[in-house]
Amino acid sequence: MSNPEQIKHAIEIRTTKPFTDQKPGTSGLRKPTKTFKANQYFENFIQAYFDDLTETMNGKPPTLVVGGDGRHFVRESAQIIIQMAAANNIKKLLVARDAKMSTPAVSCVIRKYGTDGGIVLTASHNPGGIDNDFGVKFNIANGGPAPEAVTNSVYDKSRQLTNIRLCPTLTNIDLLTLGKHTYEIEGRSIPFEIEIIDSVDDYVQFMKEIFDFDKIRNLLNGEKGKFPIMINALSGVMGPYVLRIFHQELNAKNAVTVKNCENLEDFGGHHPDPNLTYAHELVEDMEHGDYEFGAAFDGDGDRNMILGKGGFFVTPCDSLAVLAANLNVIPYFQKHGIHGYARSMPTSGAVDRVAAKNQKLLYEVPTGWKFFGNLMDSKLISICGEESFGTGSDHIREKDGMWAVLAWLSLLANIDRSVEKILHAHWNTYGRNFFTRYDYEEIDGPGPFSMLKKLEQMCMSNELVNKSFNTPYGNKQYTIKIMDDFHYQDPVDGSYTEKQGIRIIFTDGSRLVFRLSGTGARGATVRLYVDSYENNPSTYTKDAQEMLRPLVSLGLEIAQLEEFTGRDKPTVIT
Ligand code: G16
Repeated sequence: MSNPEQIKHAIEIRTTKPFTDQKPGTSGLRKPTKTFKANQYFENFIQAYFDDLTETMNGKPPTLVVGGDGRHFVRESAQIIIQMAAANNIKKLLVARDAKMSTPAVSCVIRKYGTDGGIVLTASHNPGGIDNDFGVKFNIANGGPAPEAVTNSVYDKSRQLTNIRLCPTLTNIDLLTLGKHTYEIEGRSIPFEIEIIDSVDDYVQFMKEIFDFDKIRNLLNGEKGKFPIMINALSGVMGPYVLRIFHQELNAKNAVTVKNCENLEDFGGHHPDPNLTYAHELVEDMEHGDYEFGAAFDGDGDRNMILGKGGFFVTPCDSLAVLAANLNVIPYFQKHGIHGYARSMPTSGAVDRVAAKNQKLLYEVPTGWKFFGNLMDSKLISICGEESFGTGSDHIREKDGMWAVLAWLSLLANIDRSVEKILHAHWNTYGRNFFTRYDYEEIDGPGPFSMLKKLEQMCMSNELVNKSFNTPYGNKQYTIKIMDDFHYQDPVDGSYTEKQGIRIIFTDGSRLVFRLSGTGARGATVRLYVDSYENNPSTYTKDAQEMLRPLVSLGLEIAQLEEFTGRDKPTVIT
């Protein structure tokens, strides 16, 4: 253990003005980068968190993990956290080298070293750079995102904050060299420790315990010949993990083509959201190249998109269902067993059918990974996922893009070497849930809120229940069975969450869901989710957009979306 400086660092108490808008959304606090950098906005939020932590830890000095997705302001903000942690009685910080650590790796490290939580410096799939977004997320000791009770408490503190504490002389800590340092801080009974860690090592080690790397190596380069795949990291934090796993550990440089694996502060101008719109480079590579499998990750590596040969798109809802149905090929689940499954409410019911067939419990939670944590801690579920390109298991408490890719490669190694054939076999067994999501992003003004209000009123009055609608497409008639505003009571701790999205459920089981995104940093983003089940095999190969057009048009009509938002088409269709 080195002790580079013998001086005692003094604590400064700096006055500040509270902000009223530091309420975390679906996943942490996300704002324009410039907002975080001005007027001690970032410092205030961190101080509110430290105040809350001091209270909940009853004064016991905590150990925390710090890492981020490499976007602009991550390095600088990590240095600020170090200065503030020293002054707020934090015992030790485990900081990722260069402050770069994927969100799943943060969860892995928190659990591996048994820390009291962590701070994740990311706005995830939101674009990065000085003119884009920054974000901060707090994770708890189970490795998962802080539940609402914690974020609400931090928010309450942020509104009353009058000063921040920091050690201003603790500057320019070397974040590039691995090692431990201790610092003496005036007024503290224990020294302050920092350890710079290589999170890639810890994470890769864990993946090797979960998956059969020999089998995946054999798939990529074995007796059946080369299995070419394409991985695109969209210039997010996943680059080093991709290179280490595919080129070093699996030694498959000739089979695995990688793109955008250099982590850039502005993600190279990419919108690091792995969907068909923003990851179009991968889509084009798959359409024109000779790759059997393709995947992309978001900025912080918790989201994934899976494509098959020719650009065959696996919806995240189907990905969850297919993985759930085949977990038995993965060594981790052979060892730990398979509990139930869970999905977020807007995610299609594809996994529900797997649960029914396998006689497993299925939990439906609000949007947000934080709602899966208690279910995993209580061993009620083994796998969960969301339509928003998040898939994961109880190996950690975050969704995990690389885990999903390695899980898919395990299926391809064990079941069939074609993504498309695996999907067709799945639909032939369970039927197909057609799913789409329409996003209307960054809408200014009150329109989206008024639209939701009107839908809430329709729920309360029950005025549309039992009403039938014809649509301009096809000759199918839809009758509304239930219209409600989704609420959830956590079965483990009883916590209650309401107003989580308007659901319109039809008599044939089809669903429309409306909600406002909780991750945008500008204006309001409306999401319309459409899910419809078919068990006629002649429909399975049909185009989802074509199949769902009647329901989409009905949804737009019921919500009067264009009238309220002024938008006649979505920004993104998934
Ligand atoms: C976050 C959350 C996810 C959520 C997604 C979309 O993902 O972690 O649980 O499904 O946002 O949320 P919304 O619809 O409110 O925008 P990420 O990858 O951005 O952290």
